Amino acid sequence: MSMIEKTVLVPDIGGADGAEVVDVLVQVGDTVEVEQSLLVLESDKASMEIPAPWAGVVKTLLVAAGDELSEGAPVLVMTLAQDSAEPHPPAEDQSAEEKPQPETPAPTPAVEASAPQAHDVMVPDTGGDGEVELTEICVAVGDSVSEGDSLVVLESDKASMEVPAPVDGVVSALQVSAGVSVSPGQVLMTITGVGSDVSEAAATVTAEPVSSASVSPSTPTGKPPQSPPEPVSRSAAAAPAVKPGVTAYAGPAVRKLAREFGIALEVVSATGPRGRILKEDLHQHVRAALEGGAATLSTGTGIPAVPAVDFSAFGPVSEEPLSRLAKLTAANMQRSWLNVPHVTQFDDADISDLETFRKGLKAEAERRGVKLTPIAFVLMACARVLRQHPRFLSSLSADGESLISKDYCHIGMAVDTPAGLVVPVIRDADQKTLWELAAEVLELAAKARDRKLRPDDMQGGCFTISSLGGIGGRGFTPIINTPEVGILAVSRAAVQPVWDGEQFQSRTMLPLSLSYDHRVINGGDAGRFLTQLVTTLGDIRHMLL
Ligand code: CAO
Repeated sequence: MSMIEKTVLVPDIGGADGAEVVDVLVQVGDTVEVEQSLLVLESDKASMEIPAPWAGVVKTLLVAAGDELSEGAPVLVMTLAQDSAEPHPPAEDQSAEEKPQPETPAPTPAVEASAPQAHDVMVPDTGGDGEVELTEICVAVGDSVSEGDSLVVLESDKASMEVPAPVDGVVSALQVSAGVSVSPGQVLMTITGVGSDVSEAAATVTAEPVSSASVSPSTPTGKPPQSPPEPVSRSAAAAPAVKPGVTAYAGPAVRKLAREFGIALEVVSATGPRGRILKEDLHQHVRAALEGGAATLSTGTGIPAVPAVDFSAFGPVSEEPLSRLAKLTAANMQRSWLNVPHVTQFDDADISDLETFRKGLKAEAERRGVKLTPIAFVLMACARVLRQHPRFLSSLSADGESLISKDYCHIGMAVDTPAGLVVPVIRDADQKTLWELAAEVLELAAKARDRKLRPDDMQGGCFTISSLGGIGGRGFTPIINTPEVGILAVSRAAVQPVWDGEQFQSRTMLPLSLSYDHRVINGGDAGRFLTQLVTTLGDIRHMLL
């Protein structure tokens, strides 16, 4: 049986701008099965396991914990029998996938087989209908680039995006300059590479590093091409802070974070590959600024820091680093808590009739393979009430000057997982049936716990529901998932005596609490919203109206 080598690449991770390797689950020499988890990646929004696309043996590990990876980055090389090298049929959330390769008899250094080729890099479809601004050019003529390296940064009014190099090669011509407006399809630059199949072939057929000696395209500038950059780990990647003649080099997520901190990227020291500023560099910059008296931070809360305490002075202690997800959740919570004036409104919904109805559907739910808990009803009622009170679907613009109304009703649902708190989003919740909502709650909660959520599963929410009903408690004050303006907390229903005007009745009461952003929602809005929700849950026929 002939053996071949194939490289597992980071799959589509939903547009995350770099995800950190938090755990490598295999070692060199390990035999792995198809779909066996190889490593765990954590992005800003989720942690994801990357499964093996084929069965085989791990030959070389190309990453280590702490590395930051983007889609398409090589992860490890596997040795596998040729007949098992067919790409695994895409499972749900297929990952680490490579494009089907033509039959290749033996590992051959693909570079030697390809002739130099010029590739025009064009403005991709940016999702909008007009021009976008080219805010940054990250390369200069003569630079060597690897497939996936950022070439330019485009910014529309909705998002900023990087255009990656489609192939390994050398930038041979630049057709644009920073600051101009460009349209989809417009040529940005030309890369002289060694054939569009190079990186794929090199990555999928052989684990041999691409030899710079075998890459010999001459560039129009006459400048000898530089060696393709080696894969760089963060620790080995120190580079000058700012490239001469080029403004700071950073991805959209880092730019966003810098904007939120009010930091000018130009003053941040970069440690990423090719002088790229990483999130860690911003963190380091903020730490240094705080230690140095916050002199270089343009924003500051002025809140005194909690003093450090030597806990070991009082008894035995142990210390373990927080996961990235835990740190991000903490930062999001603190940001919301400090920026948004929260008010929380409380009420109880009488769900006695709803519960009778829900329990009556038990057999039907089992037949459909769905678990029907109160949360599906709360989601459905909430979606209806949100549509009747659209201010709860709005967000303040980043500068606080306007209110953005959303004509869609995507509801986030907080899910408690061993890795931390995540909030997957149920899209168009107002258009789904009870069964569809119940099934989606189950599916998203399972994906969250199995670390299978992708960043885009967690984007676009307008309002959040956080239910501790399955766990317990009589009420809590949830923190708004900014830039949303409201969040509903659901606590544990309990049978209580309720006065009906003549006597006490035994009713099942569901405690609800609604936190809202008092910059956008006033008390009257919130009172009407929650009263309407309580009425709807008390008599679900209101959902028909
Ligand atoms: N009152 C009484 N019982 C409730 C209830 C409520 N409000 N909500 C759920 N239950 C019951 C369910 O019916 C189920 O009972 P059975 O097992 O007898 O059928 C049981 O509690 C467990 O429910 P569940 O929690 O598994 O399912 P769910 O659909 O209610 O919730 C999910 C799904 C994903 C929201 C939940 O699993 C979860 O992760 N909750 C935590 C969210 C969280 O962490 N919030 C805090 C964020 S802010 O720090």
